[in-house]
Order: sequence, then structure tokens, then C-alpha cells
Amino acid sequence: MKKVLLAACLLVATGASTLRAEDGYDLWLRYRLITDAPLLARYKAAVTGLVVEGDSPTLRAARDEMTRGLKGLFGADVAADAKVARDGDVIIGTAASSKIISGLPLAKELKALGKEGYLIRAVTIGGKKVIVVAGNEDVGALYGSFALLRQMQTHGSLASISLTSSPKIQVRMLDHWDNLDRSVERGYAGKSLWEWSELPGSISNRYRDYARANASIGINAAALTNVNANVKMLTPEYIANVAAIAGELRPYGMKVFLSAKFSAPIDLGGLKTADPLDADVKAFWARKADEIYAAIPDFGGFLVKANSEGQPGPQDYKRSHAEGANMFADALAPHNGLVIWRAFVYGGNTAPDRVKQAYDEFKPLDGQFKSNVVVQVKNGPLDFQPREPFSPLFGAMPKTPLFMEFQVTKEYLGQDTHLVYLGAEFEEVLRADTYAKGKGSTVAKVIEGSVDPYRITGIAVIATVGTDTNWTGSQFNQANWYAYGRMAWDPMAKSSSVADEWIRMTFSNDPRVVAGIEHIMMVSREAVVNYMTPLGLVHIMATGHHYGPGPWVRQGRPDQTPYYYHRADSLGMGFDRTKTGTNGVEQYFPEVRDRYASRKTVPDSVLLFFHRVGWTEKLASGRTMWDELVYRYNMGVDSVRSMQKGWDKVESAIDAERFGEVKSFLAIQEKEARWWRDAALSYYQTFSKLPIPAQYEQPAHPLTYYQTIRCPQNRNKPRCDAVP
Ligand code: BDP
Repeated sequence: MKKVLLAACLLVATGASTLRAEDGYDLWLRYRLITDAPLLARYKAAVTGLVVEGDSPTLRAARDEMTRGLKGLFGADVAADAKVARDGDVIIGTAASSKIISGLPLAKELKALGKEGYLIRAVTIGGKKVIVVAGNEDVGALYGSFALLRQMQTHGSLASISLTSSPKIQVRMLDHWDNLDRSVERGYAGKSLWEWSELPGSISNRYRDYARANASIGINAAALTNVNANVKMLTPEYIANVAAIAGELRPYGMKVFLSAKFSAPIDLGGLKTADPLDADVKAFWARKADEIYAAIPDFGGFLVKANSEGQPGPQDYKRSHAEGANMFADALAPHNGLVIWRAFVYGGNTAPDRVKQAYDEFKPLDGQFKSNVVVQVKNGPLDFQPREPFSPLFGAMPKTPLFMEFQVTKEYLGQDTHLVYLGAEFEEVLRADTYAKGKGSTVAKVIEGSVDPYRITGIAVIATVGTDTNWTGSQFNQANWYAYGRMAWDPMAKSSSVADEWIRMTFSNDPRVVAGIEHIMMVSREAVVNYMTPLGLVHIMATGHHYGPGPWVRQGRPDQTPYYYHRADSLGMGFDRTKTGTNGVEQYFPEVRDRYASRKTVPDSVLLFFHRVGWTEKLASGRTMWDELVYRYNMGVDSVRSMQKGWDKVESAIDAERFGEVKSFLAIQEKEARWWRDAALSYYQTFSKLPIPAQYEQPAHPLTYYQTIRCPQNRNKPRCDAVP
């Protein structure tokens, strides 16, 4: 735990909360005793026993979870494992595993729910009132068990319960950017979970808890290692290690993927080339696939970053991304493996506009990929900014399944300490309309495969999970893992409802606490946009670590510098992506293109992403661009202050340890929101030459002060000196 001891001790000393200290390890699976006595009595009457027929590892996991959950929530053991239905039994299984379930008239309904779906229903069997949790496959029964526990954790009703659910997306994946030395690229939650030097002989308990957490929200796949790949991952030693991890995740319905380094035929195979059309190279990958599948029969496949940021790839041999991907596809096809090829291509030549590159390279390849290849596209055309428009590739590749790639590690969003609930961002992106096949062709529908009929559908997120006790670097970062899973299962889920569930399971069911924390979460995303990058600004973070402001940075490769993106000068700022500029807007379908291209219709939220705007030009609000910037930066700081007040109000309902941690992190966020505002406005002011109106707080220091703040450590969490 970080920096919170002092705050937590103070709270204990003042007796602010008498609740048992919690460290966050249990995530949303806390299963604390229900303190609402009438509700507890109702639940205890409805659930008195547990029947899990069948003994697969997955059904055992369901039984263990249910036993653990009920014991925690009820404060007492529940009788398990009868073979006949008794009043009050929860009956878990599939038609194949359970005689009781196969005897019920549920076959048709269950069939419609697919492999991973579940049904939960209160029914009467032979005069006995029971609750059935049924899936078509064991994993459906496991997901249903978590759903029934969630129903109780969130104080929902069990009387005549009747729920059915199935995922809208097939592959719901966590991508770890973990390195073999256990550092994590863009990781802010401690070290990598994977204990390579202890594996395969010794298995950390954490693997199972990690799998439980993922299964509880329907995540069914994980890519274990960094896309900036290490070829060692493909050696026999590491394959054995991965097999051991896969063995822990399998009962929880999770498949393992690995990132593959394109140059492995040279690095490992001793070949002179990695040309994807070379027969020896193909044979190398076919043998490698055979070797992996011999150790991990349900291995998911390869995730590949190629010809991007220095990674090797097919273009090194004048071959296309499709030729590269298809080579892997051939090697994996006999095993039903998948190639996930990333569209985050960011190579040497990005002129005239870096954000156009992914579309320009991939759109022409539509139709050329083999059937077990998918292309994974970041949510925006740039790189996980606080706000970007959705990537124009969504909807533009009707013949190539596209996976969505989100990031919850918050590389550009304040990393571990800033409270930013990303459910709101997921909702914004997923509901955006691409107009690919007319109105209503939302990004969600594209990735669900209902705009174009994709043979496989998927979504991934760059994980934030590490060895910190609370897993994610902060209590509230857990909410982003949770929201991702729930919205991967149902991309049209409302982020506020998901927040509501998470708060109830993580903190409290007290309606005032739920409302108070939900408010904090729901304003938090717009807050960070406002104090970092309002009005469609992007990438003005300091170079390298991406923490804190650095709009003044101009040295280095142009398209990695903030200046490239904001282009401030004495006339105004913004990046012209209309016809008079790089014409980036042309990559969108006409309705979206025209909306973004016109100053009359472009939303202020992405204004400077698409347009150059003069300092004194009037915006929709009636304010000038300069005044609007000042207004928004201040609004960002004010929002954080209101989040702080909101948090203080729930103090008595939260244990001192977690309360103190969040409080201290909010104080950091408030300080750093001011840092962002004051540094950014002081810098723009050197061009606009306009005053910050007197009603606003004025920058605490001259611009040079902010420009000389140094944040040592490059890619991991930096520690900045002398932040105001
Ligand atoms: C950028 C990160 C970099 C990653 C890259 C990627 O700064 O560390 O390697 O994305 O997605 O956001 O491959």
C-alpha cells in the first residue's frame, strides 16, 4: 500500500469509522456479512442448501465460490451436496451434469443462450421451492453462480428470480503488457503477476484469485505478456511455465494467448530471415504452434504487434500485414488458434498525419486476411487519450473481424493515483455511431458483428493488474477492470448501472453512499478531460512517461511531441484535419465526416482534434476559444474538489484503510489537476497573450517553473519533483 498510512492512522485515531480495515485484495468479491437483518432473513429462508451435480473443475469452482460467498454473506455455512432437491436449494449445473436440471423443461430456453450463457430461476420441483442456476456448458453455470451471488451482494430480490444472460461478444480478453523481468510496461500496480522464476513448480495463490475475479465478470481470455514481445516466451522453458498458468485459469473459463515476436525464426530458429513467405519460416511457426498446443491444448493463439514502434514485422521483407498475419494463421489453423494482429501501427513514416496511419494501412487489406485472423483496433485513432473520437476503422472493414482494444492502465490519465472511471469512456465509444450501414451502426454493433457479419467477435483491454495488494494500484482502478468485463459481456450496459453494482459490492449498499460514490465516478472522466486535454486536445503529456503536462515539448521525433498535436501559435491552436489540412475526416463515413468537418456541427469535445481555431473565435457556449479553455481547465479542477467533498461525506460508511487511501489519492489528484491547469494555460498564454480572467485562480508559478519539473523514471510510474 502506498502513501496512505498517515491518513489511515489519523482516521483511526479520530474514530471516523469503526468498520474493519480492508486492503482491497478481495476486489468486488468481498462477500461481507449482510447487515440488513430483514433482508438477511429473507435470503436465508430462500437459500438453505446447495446442490452441484457433476464434478468438473469448473463446476467445482462454481461450488467453491458459492460456498465461500454464502458463508460470507450469511455468516454461516450452507448445507451442500444433496442429491435431491430440498426446499431452499440452489441447484447448479448443466443438463448434462445434473439430473435435476435435465428433468426441467428448460432445454429450448437454454439453447438460445449459447455456450457461455446462463439462466437463473426460482422454480418448484416436486413441491420444493428451489433456485436453478443452469448453463449449457459448465462455464455458463459458473457465470450464473457469480450472477446469483452478485444479486445478493447488491441486495436484489430472490423471490421469483428469473434472469437469463449471454455475452454479446465471444472473446473478452485482458492484455497484459508484462515483461519477463516482471516489470510491466505502463504498469502502475506493482510487478507482473507471473512469477516466472518460480514456475512451473510453484503456483501462486494469486493466479486463482485473478481467475475468479475475471470469471465473475465474464472475462474469458488473457494475453500474458507484452506486445513488445520477448522471444524467450516461445522457448520450451517458458511454454511449460505458461502451461502451468493456463492450468490455473482453465477451470474459470479462461484461455491463454501469447504475444509473438515476428523475428523469432531468426532469434530462436537460427534462420537468416523471418520473411513470412519463406518456406523455412513457415515451417518454423508451424512447429512452434504444434509445440505450444502439445503443452496447452486449448491455447488461444498469438497476439502480434508488428512494424510498430520498432517491432519487427512483414514490412521488413516488403510484405503486407495480411501476408504476415496469414503466415501465423496457417500455423495455428490446424489447432483452431487465432491470430490477433494489432492495428496500432506507428512506424517510421507517419507523414502527413500520424492518426491516419492505421486506417491507411489496413483498410486496403480488407478481404485479404485468412479466416482465423482478426485485427485489433485501439478505441481511438491515436493512443488512449483522455478523449479521442472513435477510430474510423470501425465499420470500415466489413470482411475483417475487428476486436476493440481499450486501456484501463491509465497511461495518459493520471496512472495509479487519479480517480477516473472509464466506464463512461467505454460507453461513449461503444455507443458512437459509425454510420457504416446507415444510422444506428454503432461501434458496439460493429464489434458484436451485427453491422457486418463477423465470424468471430472480440474485445480486449490493456490490464491494470499487478502485485499490489489491491491489484490495480488504487481502489478505484478496480472499477475500471470491473466495468470493462461487464461492458465486454454487454456493450450496451449503462456505465452508471455498472458503477452502481460495483459500489454496492466494493463499498456499501447504503443508498446515500451508492449515490454519493456514483456521482464521483460519473463526473470523474469529464474532470480529467477538462484538466488535461479539454476541447479535443490530445497528447500534450510530458514525453516518455506520459505523466503530467508537457505541451511545450518540441524536440524529438515530431509526431511524438505535444507540439505536433496542438500546433499553438499567435493565431490560435488545433490540428486541421479537414480538407484544408490533412483531411483526416475523410476516413469517416459521410455523416460523421461532415459533422466533424464543419465548424458549425463539430462537437466542442473534439473541436481542436479536427480544427484550428483562433484564440478569440466564438464557440457554441458564446465564449471565445481562449475563455472556454480557461473555463474548462478550471472546471476540471473544481470537479476534483467536488469529488473530494463527495468522498468526505461517505467517510463513516467506509473502513478507515480504504477511505484514507482514496482520500490521499484525491488530494494528489487535486494538486496535479492544478499543476495541469496552471502549466497548460501559462504555456498557451505565451501565444494567445490574453489574460486569465480575474474570477479564476491565477497560476501559482511562472511557466519556467513548470517546464523544469523533472519526473525521473521513464516508462513506469514517475515520481515528479516539486509539483506545486
Ligand atoms: C503506447 C504505449 C507503449 C505501447 C504502445 C502499444 O506508450 O508503451 O507499447 O502504446 O500499444 O500507448 O503498443
